[in-house]
Amino acid sequence: MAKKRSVRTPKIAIIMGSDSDYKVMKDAEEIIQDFGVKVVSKVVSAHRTPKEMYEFSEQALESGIQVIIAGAGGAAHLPGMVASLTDLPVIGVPIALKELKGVDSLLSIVQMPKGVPVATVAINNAYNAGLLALKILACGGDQTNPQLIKKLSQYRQSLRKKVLRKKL
Ligand code: RP5
Repeated sequence: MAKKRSVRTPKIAIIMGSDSDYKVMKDAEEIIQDFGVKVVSKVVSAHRTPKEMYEFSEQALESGIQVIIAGAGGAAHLPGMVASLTDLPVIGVPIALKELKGVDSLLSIVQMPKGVPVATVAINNAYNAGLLALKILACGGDQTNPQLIKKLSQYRQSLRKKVLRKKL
């Protein structure tokens, strides 16, 4: 039976690879809060806390989250890795670091393989990520669709099986 959730259960999660990303990612948090939607923000690193990234991704849907915004800089694997572990929509925010000015992060996030989409916004444009997350909530009628989620989960499993069947 579906768990009863309060209207104050966060529907959008903002995750980022480091606390140093927060200066950019807070723009997403602010616009979501301005629209009166509850959001939760936390640091989850694909490289430094991979176990926690797995745990977060695997329980996000069950906990009532409907959209994930993930920001990362440099070898920005967080949005793509999270997208590979959940049936929730993931919006990626490329964060600019001083060396390559965010082009590295942008390409890391946007160049996802077929079958594992990440909606990528412009470099440092966490504001747009927040707005897009709100639009996804609004158009989805702010409800989950268990049948569609099941089909998406089966699709994700089919990608895995296809790779495991390959022989060189
Ligand atoms: C990435 O490395 C983070 O997303 C951040 O943008 C970048 C630098 O992290 P810190 O060295 O500031 O922790 O994984």
